[in-house]
Amino acid sequence: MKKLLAILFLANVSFSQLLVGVDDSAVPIYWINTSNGIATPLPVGTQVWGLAYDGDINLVYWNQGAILYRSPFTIPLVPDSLGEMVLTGTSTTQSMVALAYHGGKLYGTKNIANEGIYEINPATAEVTLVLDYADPDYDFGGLDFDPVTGKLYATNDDTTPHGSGIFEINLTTQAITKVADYPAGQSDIDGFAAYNGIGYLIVDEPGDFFVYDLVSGSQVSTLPSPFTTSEVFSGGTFIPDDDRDFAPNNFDGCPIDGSKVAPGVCGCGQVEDLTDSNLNLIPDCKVGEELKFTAGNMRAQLRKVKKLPDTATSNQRRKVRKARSAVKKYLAEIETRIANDGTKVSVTNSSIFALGLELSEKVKKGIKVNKARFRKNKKAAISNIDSFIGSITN
Ligand SMILES: [Ca+2]
Ligand SMILES: [Ca+2]
Ligand SMILES: [Ca+2]
Ligand SMILES: [Ca+2]
Repeated sequence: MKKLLAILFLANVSFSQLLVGVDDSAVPIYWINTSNGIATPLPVGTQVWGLAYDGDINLVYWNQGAILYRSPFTIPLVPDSLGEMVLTGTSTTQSMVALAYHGGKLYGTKNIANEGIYEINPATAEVTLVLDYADPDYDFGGLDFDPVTGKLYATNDDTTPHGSGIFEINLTTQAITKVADYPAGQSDIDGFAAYNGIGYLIVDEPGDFFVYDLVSGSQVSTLPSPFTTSEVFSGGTFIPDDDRDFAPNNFDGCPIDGSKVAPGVCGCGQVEDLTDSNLNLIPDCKVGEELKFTAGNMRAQLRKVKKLPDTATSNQRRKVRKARSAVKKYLAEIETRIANDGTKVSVTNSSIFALGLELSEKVKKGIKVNKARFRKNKKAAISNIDSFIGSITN
């Protein structure tokens, strides 16, 4: 169990996706698959000093100096300029070196006077100082909320008095607490992203990003950087997308089906193939619906199966024979469909395989007109067909 939990935890971490950028308008924003490091370029034609993601409405924010941009997280990104950030009530422009978003609010940090954490109003691009510190004490170049824990983190390049490293910032208590030192040899980390207790140090030059466990404060791995040039600023943020189809989990109608973003007719986890082999207007992919349809036909034919008196006409006998063979045909269809596609059917209170076996047994008994208990068996078979149909929920 312990092992299983560990695997689940790792899976949860690795399936989210990282968005990174640098302050070179020729370099695209990259969307990085954190499980294999593959980076997909998303060109925006602007510099990126800071990056943030509003997971409530699927909106990416980034800035080039004082200019704030946003785009829905779609392919491609479509930059929409929100204008220059200014200090609230003034026209003094404010360049942010990092952005972070959480709980309906956008934040940024400045690394020139007055250094501190600012809240940014995206509607007006006005900024307000919400946490101040002595300018020489910190140089925060990366900033991000962990959307899962709600904690705010920043990377600090200043070596004195607190030492460079990852810091947790509590905007309520205004406490700034060191979580981890930078990796050996690193002094300049200008971008940061956090998700579910894991932090990514986004370095603005070729090489590796560093991956940290934010609980223990230890480095757990590296991730190859897609950057091929050395720049001055970088930004990062996380976009949870477990199936890596560019539709973030909360905006993906099929969050664990990488080939679909909406259930469509066939449902998540099933190829959207509308082939209708038996031309009954139910596509083959709707296995449960087909089972209900065929079972309904089988019931209608079973009702026609009767024990005939010795005086019955040949026409009456022919009709009963026809009905019996139709019941057999429909039952065989049901058995084949369950054997081939039973895993795609949802039922209540049992498994479709168990229900199918019971149905076969009851129906085979119910068509034996020469048995002494024929009427009772037929009644039981019809009732079983009804409960079979009623148990199928898709
Ligand atoms: Ca300050
Ligand atoms: Ca997705
Ligand atoms: Ca999907
Ligand atoms: Ca069909």
